[in-house]
Amino acid sequence: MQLTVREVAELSPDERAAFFERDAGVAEVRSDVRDIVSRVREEGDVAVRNFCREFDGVEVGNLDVTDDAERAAEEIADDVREAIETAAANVREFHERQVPDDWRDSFDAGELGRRFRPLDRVGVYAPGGTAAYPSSVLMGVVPAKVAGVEHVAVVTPPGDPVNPITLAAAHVAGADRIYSVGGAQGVAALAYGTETVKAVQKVVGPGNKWVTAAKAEVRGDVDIDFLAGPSEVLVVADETCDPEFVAADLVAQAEHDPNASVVAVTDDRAVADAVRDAVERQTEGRAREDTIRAALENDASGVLVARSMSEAVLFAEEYAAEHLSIQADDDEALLDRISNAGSVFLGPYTPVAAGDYASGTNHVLPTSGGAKRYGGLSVETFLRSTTVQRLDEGALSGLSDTITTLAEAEGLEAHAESVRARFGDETPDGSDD
Ligand code: HSO
Ligand code: ZN
Repeated sequence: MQLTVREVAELSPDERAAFFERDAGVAEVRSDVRDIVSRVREEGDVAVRNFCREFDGVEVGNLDVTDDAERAAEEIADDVREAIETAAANVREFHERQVPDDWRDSFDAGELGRRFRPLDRVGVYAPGGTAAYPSSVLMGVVPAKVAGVEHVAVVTPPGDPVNPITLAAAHVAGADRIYSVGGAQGVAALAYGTETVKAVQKVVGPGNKWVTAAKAEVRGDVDIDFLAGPSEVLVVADETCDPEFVAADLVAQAEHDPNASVVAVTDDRAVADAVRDAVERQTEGRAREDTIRAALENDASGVLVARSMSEAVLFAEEYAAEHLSIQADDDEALLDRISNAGSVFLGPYTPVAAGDYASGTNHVLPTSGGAKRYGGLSVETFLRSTTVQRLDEGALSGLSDTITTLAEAEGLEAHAESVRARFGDETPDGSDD
């Protein structure tokens, strides 16, 4: 089946809902995942080994495979190792720009400031199987190390053996520990710790629906980044675009997952038809053709014709894509009208794959409309902030009426008294008359 071409204005309410109400699709595995998580929490390594046997068909020897990673980095093909190193360097450089400075300033109320400190221990989930993405290891580990996190652990499915490129990427990125356990059991091991796996404070990184459901399950006991669903791309294009490029970006994200959503929206009917035809041509014969076709048939995929670029932008804003590509004449003006997007790709020579792998931006991004509420992984994901203040006698005196009045309005007289005490006002009820 082909990508369908439809008019934005003619979409039925159900069709619109399919585009706008994408979800991570984890509800159906929540209760199974709850059992896995609680077994790992109670039984530790024994449960982890059992689940590796049951789900991955692997008898794991050492759960801790940190020492294998250095060897893997030496043994993989030179060009792959060099590509990992180049990508890691670019991701590091971009994320170093994000490190916030501690600051203190004088305000009317006194000297106030903010300082940032890294979390102590974080865990990065690295998918295995057909979706083993060493690039995602870089996207989780490098920002955490740039933030200054001391203990960055990676968990990844055991495989037979563990994917050497994933191990090499973890090594190059600077992971401190690597454990061969994946799925919900990997997330649980990170969240609660086992005899071998050290418990972390925050679990980040994308995974399949089991992993995502496990992150939902442990959230509260530990922090998580967010619940990530299948990949998405929305391309906003006008008559100046090259439909082959637009199609290439759609097909690329479609090959991730049968549930990926790929959409092009344009004000030009001829572009829409050309994109549809180019997608068909580019899909034919691809190694992952079945996955791509399933994604193209998704109700949340399609080519849409808008009556104007304004309507296209409104659609993009409502869609809140993980990846938004703008291949149009006045791309900056269109971007000015967009607030909801995980990562934006401007112009014909900025394929989404550049951000997926190598330009330096992070590819762990909000899906399912999450971009309306939060951004992707960054250095701040791994920091916590603390505010600091110092008032002098004059500053406190200037604020004292405000504090005592509000304290008394809340019935908290000891709060009011803690201010008056500084000025030698000693009456037990806090007033001097
Ligand atoms: N596009 C994916 C990330 C990725 N692409 C990994 C290639 N490898 C995030 O949605
Ligand atoms: Zn990708």
